[in-house]
Amino acid sequence: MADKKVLTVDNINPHIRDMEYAVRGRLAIRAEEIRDELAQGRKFPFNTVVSCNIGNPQQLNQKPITFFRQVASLCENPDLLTADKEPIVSQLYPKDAIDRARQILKDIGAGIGAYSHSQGVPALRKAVASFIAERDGHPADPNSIYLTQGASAGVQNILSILTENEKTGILIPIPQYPLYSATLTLLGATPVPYYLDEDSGWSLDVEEIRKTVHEARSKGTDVRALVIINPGNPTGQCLDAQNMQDILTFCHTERLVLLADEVYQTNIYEPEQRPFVSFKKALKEHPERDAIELVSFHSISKGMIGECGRRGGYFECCNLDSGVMAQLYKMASVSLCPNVSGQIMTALMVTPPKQGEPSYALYQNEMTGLYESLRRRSKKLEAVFNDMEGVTCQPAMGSMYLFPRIRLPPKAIAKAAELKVLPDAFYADQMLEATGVCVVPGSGFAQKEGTWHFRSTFLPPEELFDDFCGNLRKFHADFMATYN
Ligand code: DCS
Repeated sequence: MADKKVLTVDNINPHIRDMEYAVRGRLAIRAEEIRDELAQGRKFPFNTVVSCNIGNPQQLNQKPITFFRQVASLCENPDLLTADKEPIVSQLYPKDAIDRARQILKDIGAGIGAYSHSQGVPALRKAVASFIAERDGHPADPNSIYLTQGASAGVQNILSILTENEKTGILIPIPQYPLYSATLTLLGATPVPYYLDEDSGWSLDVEEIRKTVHEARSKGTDVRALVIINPGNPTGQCLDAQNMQDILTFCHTERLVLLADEVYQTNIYEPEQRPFVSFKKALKEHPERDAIELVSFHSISKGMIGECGRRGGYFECCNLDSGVMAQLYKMASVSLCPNVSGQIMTALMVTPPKQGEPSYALYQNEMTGLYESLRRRSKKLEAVFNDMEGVTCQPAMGSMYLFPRIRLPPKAIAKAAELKVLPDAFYADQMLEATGVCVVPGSGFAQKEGTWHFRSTFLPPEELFDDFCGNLRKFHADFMATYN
């Protein structure tokens, strides 16, 4: 008995044991192993592993936005801002980057090595509020904004405060980004899945959700919030303004808090046909603008910025009860504060260089270049998928992913059963071993029963994109030839 550990997998928090997160699951772990084996000289049919399982742009060589890093680096090393260094530093950094860093350090006061206000530095929250006001044409209150370590931390906090007990039900889309299902498992709350309709471009039918709510309530689930990911992950759809009004009315009549995950709000690829509208703006245009409870999330990880590793973002609360707001503040204060570097990047995201400032042209160039390239890559990969035998793929109106549906031959399904893996996981395993491309099987996001998908980012660098597409085409043709 002496060598038996006190803590074992059998006696840990069972919610953690049950939690699943496929974006960094078994396949991603195997991809890392292959990466190590390649480095040690082992031969594979490819030279590099391409991580298309995760929306992590800088891992796939996307360059950071110059101005943001200039300001961030000066904030990290305020020694560079002393008068004696000015002659050197002014040659290395544009004046607006220097001025901005000075201003941010002044706003922060104690410097970035000190804990800040638990909600985030007030001046940086004010910058976020101004951004929201300008984006939506309606004011925002800095005291209703929390700066967070990525949107993930905000979502976890809000789901946590929403969970009264195991009967608490939260509506999550299927397919969904597994942060939601995983967090609800951890909290012991009840996920209430509602389905997006693939054939109509992953659209959301309010009447279908209403049926789901009534059914769950009739079985004793206390459904109290609706999660909407817009633009969608993994599905890439973008909601239209009328649909959003209907969703708000639905939340009001069914008494639901609306959680709007808007981390892909600048990854919009059909801006004329389907521009991004924030739920905050939609709320302000709704007759029940002062009643409907809304929390919306944003992040520095996505867009053209892709500063995933810095962990920054925010959420804004509208119409929440003041007592709940006080409890939310208490929760944030237990973690002391979000990391200050992430707060700085969040503030930079919302206040980029303006026209007339020295860094404006370069900033615009970098952002537009990245945006156009992402858009081209999304269209190219979509066409490649739609050209494959048995594959259909809805366009990405937004986000960083495509989620093609694959119709697998019976022989492939039988082989997967023999190996005791799901058919889409088998397909993704084979793809990784043949091409080095790591994707996520659709089962990691949940999908309509009997359908199989996978999710791939379109983030591989443009100069390698044709090779990447060619490898996928060849793999799929070989796979179908083997199992047909
Ligand atoms: N919400 C959605 C819809 C996301 O896709 C992600 C990250 C997050 C929240 C959390 O992001 P941050 O915590 O970094 O702000 N997307 C994951 C994904 O599917 N691939 O990469 C990470």
